[in-house]
Amino acid sequence: MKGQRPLAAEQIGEGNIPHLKNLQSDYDHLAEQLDRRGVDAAAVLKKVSGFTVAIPSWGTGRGGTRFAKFPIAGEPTNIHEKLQDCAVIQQLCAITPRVSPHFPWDKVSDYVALREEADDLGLGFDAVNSNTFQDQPGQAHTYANGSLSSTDAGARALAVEHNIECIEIGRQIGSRDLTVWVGDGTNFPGQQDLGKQLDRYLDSAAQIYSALPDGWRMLLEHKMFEPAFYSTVISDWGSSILAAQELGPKAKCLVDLGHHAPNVNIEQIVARLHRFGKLGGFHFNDSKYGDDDLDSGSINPHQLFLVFNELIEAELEPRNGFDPAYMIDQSHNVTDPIESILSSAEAIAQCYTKALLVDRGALHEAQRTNDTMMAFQVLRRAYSVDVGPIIAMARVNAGGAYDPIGAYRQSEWRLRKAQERRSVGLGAGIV
Ligand code: AFD
Ligand code: MN
Ligand code: MN
Repeated sequence: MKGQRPLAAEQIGEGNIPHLKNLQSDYDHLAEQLDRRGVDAAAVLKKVSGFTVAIPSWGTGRGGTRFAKFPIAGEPTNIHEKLQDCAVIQQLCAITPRVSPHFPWDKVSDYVALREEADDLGLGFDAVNSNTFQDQPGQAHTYANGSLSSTDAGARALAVEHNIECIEIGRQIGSRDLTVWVGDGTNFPGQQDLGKQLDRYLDSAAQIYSALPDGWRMLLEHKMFEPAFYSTVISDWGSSILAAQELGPKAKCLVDLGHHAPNVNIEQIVARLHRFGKLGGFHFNDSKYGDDDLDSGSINPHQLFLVFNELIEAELEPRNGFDPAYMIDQSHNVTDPIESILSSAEAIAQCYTKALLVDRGALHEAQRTNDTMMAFQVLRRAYSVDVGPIIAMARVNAGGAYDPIGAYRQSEWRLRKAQERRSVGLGAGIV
């Protein structure tokens, strides 16, 4: 039915009622504290209400490791069910109105209908992701030795063609970004000529670039390792920006928080890329070792705050425009993916809000006068504020739930879907 949301809006509203009085008093108290610091809570609330982050369609299913994947009953098995789950998430947290699809995983026969289906659920589409890191049944040329950088011209052509098809699909569903992440790389020293492999990648990427419609961007996502373990073609932000600069103005870099060596200063990478007008997107997650897919803010929320601090600086001083595609990119191996995304969206919104509270004037003045301790204290003061009431207020005002995970559990959505949806097979698989 048109405009039909998966959860009953009245139920969300009713669930909020017992909390509204406390929320108002928590918000008022925080607003008063902020006012003493010269911060207008209403202005912050307005900014927070406009903040959004996309959900990856594949993040709605249970992920796994290369050892195993443990599916849960009721998880989605196709794009239609994934959209339903995304709509549930959006209904509850109200900051995830767009879905980033992945092809061919989300392939359908009618994309105009898919766009309408999403629209009816209150969703739009974000960046389109291509997949040339695995072969599809009956594929004419294998990606076993790489895709855009393969030594096999047939495999390269296939990968280029697939990316161009993704752009075409994206046009039909209302996207304007193509995110290109390739698994290309090597596992042995000497396996490939590292320079020539990059030449081939650049040549293929240029063919995709030339198919970009007006107003479109090609987002290059770097990753230090995995699935290749000795080298990857676009391994770091240096390779990424060089490739983006060579391709042209529509090519930008996408930073995935988890795709770096441990302890790398990612906030500095954000600032660097922005300095050259090349920051096009950001994938949120967290990591502890070499992993790249834990829930946002679960390990190092302070780093997430520092990243947002740079993103806000960038917003205030846009160079070449600043309009990054924000997406959550996580693998939910041990939780219900909907709960993980709700929790992550909250963590992301918290760090964004804290970064908004940074007294920019004081920070810049401390930087100008080399007052190191005061500069640091400005950040510390913003980071230590509990911004929960602002985020909850924005969410409730937008029709979301005061307690998204609680409301989700109460809805018994997963339980109901477990009765309706076909079960997912066992197996390994990182998504
Ligand atoms: C893989 C990569 C990367 C990418 C995603 C979608 O690690 O994060 O965004 O696949 O292609 O998980
Ligand atoms: Mn990513
Ligand atoms: Mn990743």
